Amino acid sequence: MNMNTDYYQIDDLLTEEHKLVRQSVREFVQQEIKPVIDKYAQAHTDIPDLMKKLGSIGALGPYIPEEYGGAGLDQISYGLIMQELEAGDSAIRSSASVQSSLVMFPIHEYATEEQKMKWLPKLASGELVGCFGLTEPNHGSNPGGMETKFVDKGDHVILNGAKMWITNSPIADIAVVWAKDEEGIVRGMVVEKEMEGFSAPETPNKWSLRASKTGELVFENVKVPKENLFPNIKGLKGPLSCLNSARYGISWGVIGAAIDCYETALQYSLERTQFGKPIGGFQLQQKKLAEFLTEITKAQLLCWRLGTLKNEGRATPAQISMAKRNNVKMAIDIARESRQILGGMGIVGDYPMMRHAANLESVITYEGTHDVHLLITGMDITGINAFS
Ligand code: TGC
Ligand code: FAD
Repeated sequence: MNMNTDYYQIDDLLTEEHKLVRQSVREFVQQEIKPVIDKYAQAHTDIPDLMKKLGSIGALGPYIPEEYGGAGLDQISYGLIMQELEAGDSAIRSSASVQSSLVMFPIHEYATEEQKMKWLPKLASGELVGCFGLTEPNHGSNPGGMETKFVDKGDHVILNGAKMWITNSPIADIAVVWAKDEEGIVRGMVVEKEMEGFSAPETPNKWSLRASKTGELVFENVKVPKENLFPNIKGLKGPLSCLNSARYGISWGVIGAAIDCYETALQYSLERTQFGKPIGGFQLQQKKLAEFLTEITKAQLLCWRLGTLKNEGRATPAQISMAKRNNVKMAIDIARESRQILGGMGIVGDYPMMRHAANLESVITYEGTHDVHLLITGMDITGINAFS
């Protein structure tokens, strides 16, 4: 019997620091997330003080330099943190990756020194919660069509429009918002919860990511001071560059969900007896288990290589798209198939498969849908744009 999910000894490619980081997040998930996640997901409510807890283990902005409150870790550590969090639940990884890659990353890359010092340390500790507003009711896969816009009023701008499907918006203190100026150029800015005319209603009745909140961002003549605008970025490449970082984290994260399903199914298949022997002794169940481990191993190798390229500043957006698309599909397939190994037991909350599978329906859609990432790869290899 071989219960090891590191089938190709990829641990040999990790440093001691990588393994320590992974172990500490794994322990956090074992102690703080796994015992309660089903309760919160069933109740469709977020885990109290989650962001402060994530901050206390260094899971918020792990690659942001220490001078801004981050942990100053490399990209493989970031990936391993996402993997361990998503073994707990995609909603936990989502909260950490939005805060890290979609809020702290653009502030670190594009804001002034004053803005960085104002926001980053409090975001790193989880004292402040951030969200990221790109998607709109009429513009999801095509964010370049966004209608949210602002007009220049001297020392401030007036912002109008709406964003939709925004992770953590109902609990966020600040929102990184992308909107067009009077010339139609996309700009980024920080909108604060207290600003008049700004609201963030929750989107109810989700069957997915039930342990975190999703909502809208509504701007009705919101007065945003000019110092809240990012001076150092213009155009759609601003928000899209943030997506590179978040999509990379998702590629790692979903491996955690897949491993959680695989390990649960393997254990169950060895314990559950039908027709006089463990169901793991039947060829059809072994086919499933063998294919799960094969796909997990391929996904691990893809991420490790992507992480080394990212550490060297050489990972391309198209390479990241390939990993996001491949790994999310791998994970959702394993969640669905592994549930079958548990028979009827697979549908109750005592086991994680239904929750992971339902969560992964969002993950395969957000940060670029499965089909959008295929078209990005198609465009990269042919040079021909098939989007429009
Ligand atoms: P296109 O003309 O191709 O590009 C416009 C400009 O952007 C540059 N660019 C990128 N830059 C950095 N990174 C990338 N990945 C980039 N992709 C493109 C490009 O070079 C160009 O620059 P410049 O200097 O020439 O102006 O843009 P397009 O309008 O044709 O759109 C391309 C497309 C469809 C690939 C893109 O819009 C896309 O990726 N669509 C999917 C939208 C998406 O992923 N939305 C995610 C919203 S956030 C979210 O889902 C968070 S979930 C969080 C959670 O809970 O975990
Ligand atoms: P659409 O763009 O309308 O796509 C519908 C279908 O059409 C998809 O299957 C798509 O692949 C297909 N399609 C679209 N264009 C093409 C084409 N050219 N060729 C072929 N097929 C095409 N956004 C944020 O900005 N911030 C967040 O924090 C955030 N969090 C989210 C959390 C959740 C739980 C969810 C579900 C979404 C979140 N999103 C967020 C939004 C997410 O990024 C979008 O849902 C996603 O980009 C797809 O947009 P859409 O839902 O409008 O679908």
